[in-house]
Amino acid sequence: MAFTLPALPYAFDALEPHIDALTMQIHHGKHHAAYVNNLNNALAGKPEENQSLDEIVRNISKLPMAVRNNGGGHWNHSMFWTLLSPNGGQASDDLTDAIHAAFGSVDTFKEQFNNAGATRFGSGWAWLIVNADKKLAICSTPNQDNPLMDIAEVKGTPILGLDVWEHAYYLKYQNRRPDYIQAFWNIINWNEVNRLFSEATK
Ligand code: MN3
Repeated sequence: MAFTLPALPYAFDALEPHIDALTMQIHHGKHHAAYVNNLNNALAGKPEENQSLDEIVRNISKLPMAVRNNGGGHWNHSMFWTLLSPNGGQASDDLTDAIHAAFGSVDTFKEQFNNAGATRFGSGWAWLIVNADKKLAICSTPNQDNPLMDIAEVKGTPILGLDVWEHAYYLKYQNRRPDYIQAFWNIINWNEVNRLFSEATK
């Protein structure tokens, strides 16, 4: 088996009250685990079995839909867990400057990001990316697609992402996706976002 489920870098209840422990248990232990299993099954016997997940995702147009959905699911969730933390610090000066340059203010940035998550119809993700011009941009993707994929409408390197599938919030927030999105701002691991930002802008 090529790919394995990464351990959560904190306890299931670490993000309470913003994300509840049961949601984290099911989201990580059932949903993410299923993406990993289904990805391994979809790749079995294929030459891509030995490629990195990044490589697979970047060339996703050449692969079957099961690899797109489950490879995207594995990539997206593996990143998502590291973007959350009960004590994730704050945005660096460099990142804050880039946010001002791209969006005018931190408030406008948040508003646009929230809007990308709230208006994604059905299931998907909202993203903050560094694009080819090394500038910040906000976008959203359907299902388990992401901005690294060669089929993405808006391409770039994700440095922040939010899962807006109902499985990410329904137990606690039911239909109130905007409340879940608001709560997300309390548990962002800015230390990791800062690191991804400096990697992507090198
Ligand atoms: Mn999910």
